[in-house]
Amino acid sequence: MVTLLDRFGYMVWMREFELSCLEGVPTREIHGELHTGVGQEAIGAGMAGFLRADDALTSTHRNHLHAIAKGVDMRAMLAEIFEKDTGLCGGFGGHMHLFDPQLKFSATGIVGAGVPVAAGHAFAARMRGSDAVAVAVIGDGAVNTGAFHEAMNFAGVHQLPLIVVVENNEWAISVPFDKASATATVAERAPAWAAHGVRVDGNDVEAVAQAFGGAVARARSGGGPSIVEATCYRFRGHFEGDADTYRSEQEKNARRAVDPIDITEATLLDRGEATAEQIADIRRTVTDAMAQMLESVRADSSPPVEHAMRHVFVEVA
Ligand SMILES: Cc1ncc(C[n+]2csc(CCOP(=O)(O)OP(=O)(O)O)c2C)c(N)n1
Repeated sequence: MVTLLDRFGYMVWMREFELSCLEGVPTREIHGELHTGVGQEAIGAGMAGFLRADDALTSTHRNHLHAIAKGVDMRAMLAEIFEKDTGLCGGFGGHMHLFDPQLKFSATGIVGAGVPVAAGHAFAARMRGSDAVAVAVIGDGAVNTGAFHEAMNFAGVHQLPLIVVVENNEWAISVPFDKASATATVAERAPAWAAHGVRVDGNDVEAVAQAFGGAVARARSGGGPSIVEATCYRFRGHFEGDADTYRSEQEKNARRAVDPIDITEATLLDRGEATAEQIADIRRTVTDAMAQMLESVRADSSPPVEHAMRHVFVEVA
C-alpha cells in the first residue's frame, strides 16, 4: 500500500527532478522547448502505485511526472533529457519523446495524440484476454481535439479499460479553458461516451489517488472507460522561455502560494503521520540524491555524431 508519506516522497522527487531539468536550460545542455510539471506533482504522485508493468501509459509534452509515476528509471530519463547516450532513447528523443517499451510508457508532443494510442493499448489488452489497463494523461487543451473525442467514443463503444487523466491547469498555452470548452468541466462530458467521469482537486494527492485508483479498478474488472479530471495550476510558463504575459502577476502569485507539496506536508503533520524531522529528512535526502544524479549524468557522453542517422532508415547488416 502506498501511504500518504510515500506520496509526499514521490512529490518531492518529482519537484527536485524538474528543478534539475531547469538547470540545463540556461547552460544550453538542453535544446528545444522544456515543459515542466512544477506545481502539478499531486496528480502524478496520486497515480503512483496503481499500475503494473503491463499496463500502458501515454503522456504529453509535459510528461516527466507521469513517467516517474509509471516507474521509469529517473536517471535514464534525466540522461535522455540532457541528450546523453546513456539516456532512455540513447539521447535521440529528448524530453518530449521519452519511451520505455518494457513499461509501456510513451509520450508525444502532438496534443491529444496519446489518447488513441492508449485506446489501442486497451483494445489490444482486450483482444489478448488480459486484464491490463491503459492510461492517457492529457492537458485541458487536448480535450477539444478530434483525437480525444474519437478515442473516447471508440472506448465507450467497446467499453475498453481506458482511463484518461486530464490535468486541467486552466490554460492551454495562452488560451483559458473557459474560452475553449463548451462545458464547464471535462468530467461532465463522460456520459456522452458511456464513460465514468469524476473531477477532483488535483492539489489533493489523496483525492487524486482515490479517483484514479477507483478508475483503474473499474477498468480492470470490465467496468469500462473513465475520465479523471484533476484541477491544478502550472507554476511556470508553458515552456522555459515563455514570457507568460497572458496570466496576470496577481493570478500567478496567488495560485503558486497553493503548493501541493506544502499542503501534503501540513496534512501529514496535522494527522501525526510524520514528524517535522522526517519531512526535513526526506526533503534533504532527495535534494542531495538528485544533485548527485545530475552531476553524474552531466559526466556522461553525448551520442557520437556518426550515430546521427541511426533509427532513420532500416539498417541492413
Ligand atoms: C495537435 C497540436 N496542436 C497544437 C500544438 C501546439 N501546442 C503545444 S502544447 C499546446 C497546449 C497544450 O495545452 P494543454 O493540453 O492544456 O497542456 P498543458 O501545456 O497545459 O500541460 C499546444 C497548442 C501541438 N503540439 N499539437
